[in-house]
Amino acid sequence: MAKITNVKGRQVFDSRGNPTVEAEVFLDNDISATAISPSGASTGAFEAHELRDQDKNNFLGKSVQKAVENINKKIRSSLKGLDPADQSKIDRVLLDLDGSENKKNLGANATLAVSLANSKSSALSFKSPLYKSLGKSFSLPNPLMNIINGGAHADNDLKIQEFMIRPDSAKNFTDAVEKCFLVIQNLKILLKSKKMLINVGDEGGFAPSINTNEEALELIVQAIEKANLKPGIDIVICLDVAANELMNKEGKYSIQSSNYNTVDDVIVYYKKLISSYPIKSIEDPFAEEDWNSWKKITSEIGKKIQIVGDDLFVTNSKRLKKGIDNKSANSILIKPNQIGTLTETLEVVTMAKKANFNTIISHRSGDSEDTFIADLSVATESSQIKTGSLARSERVAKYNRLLRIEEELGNQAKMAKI
Ligand code: 2PG
Ligand code: MG
Repeated sequence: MAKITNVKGRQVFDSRGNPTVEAEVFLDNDISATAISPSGASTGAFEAHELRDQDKNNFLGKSVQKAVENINKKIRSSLKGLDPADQSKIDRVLLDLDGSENKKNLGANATLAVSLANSKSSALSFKSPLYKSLGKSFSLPNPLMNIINGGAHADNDLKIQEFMIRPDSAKNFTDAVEKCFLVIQNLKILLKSKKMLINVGDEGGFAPSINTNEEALELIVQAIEKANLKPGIDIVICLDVAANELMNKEGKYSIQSSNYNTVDDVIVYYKKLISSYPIKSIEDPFAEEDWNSWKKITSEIGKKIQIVGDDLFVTNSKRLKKGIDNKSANSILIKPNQIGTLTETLEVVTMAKKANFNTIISHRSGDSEDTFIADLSVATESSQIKTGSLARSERVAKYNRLLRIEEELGNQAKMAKI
């Protein structure tokens, strides 16, 4: 049995250039491993607490020195001597040490980095690839590539935050990436031909100055066709509306334009979109506390398409249970930093699968070179992974890791069912 000899925290930087937490776990067998916490922009109110120093004179309030200090003092002394293979014990110690409902004392950015670094160090100890130490059976997830960025992730006027493609006819992960590549490159040519900018947003998708959802959807359909692929068969479109950002105090939404509409009008609008375009998934169609509207949309179109809870569930088993009981959605986005430990993340995945929800493992808009979620998606046999476009190294790193895993699994490799 290996033992933890030291845990170290340090401030590093995420893909937006903001400070974030890295943890390193050292074992008595000379093995050590690091993990980096990601950070969201469109965060849900019920997410575990991301601890920032809030000192305007230090990185404009964004430094994470308190979280780092929590690792270097409290967490280090509590974990020393423990067996890294006992992940649930490690995470229990972190939970008890924090003692709050939402990890506001230690910071979920501190607990998650430690939890993931511990799991990596344990896998290394057993000379096991990470995914093999996280699960028993494996499949490659279908990629959801965010190819047009809007909302809080880009400086254009698009209301919907993410326009993603999913290559449903892909034979394997390598083929899936190739199909996405073709659409993305054709989209680039199309944007250039229309004299639109081809600069990219936070998640690597293009962020052209367009201002209607329909314009973005048209461009994607044209790009699919230009790539000689069939919209709706080879490639489907998935949206993340991130509707928290689009609701006013009266509970009305501005999904389409600057006007605010009632929930019934919004549902009519979504129905129109899915009948006009090959859309197979809508994430966060309504805000995080608008449970009735979620129930309504799931009962009306949940048989046809994925209704995905991100800010609604925040990878939290209590909120997911409520959503399962109320039939609020049929799929869940899984973001480990929304809850703050690996054990709790895996518990939520298990609960979702029992309820026949699709699980979609996800990055954050502020992410890093850490590829933990790639292994997590394989080990949990999640149907999909959402980790940005085929651009920006922090996004591509996850796809590259999945390509390596597919190669390693050889003829055992299979795609997850959607
Ligand atoms: C989302 C995510 C990731 P953020 O809303 O699903 O794409 O964005 O990390 O900004 O919350
Ligand atoms: Mg989302």
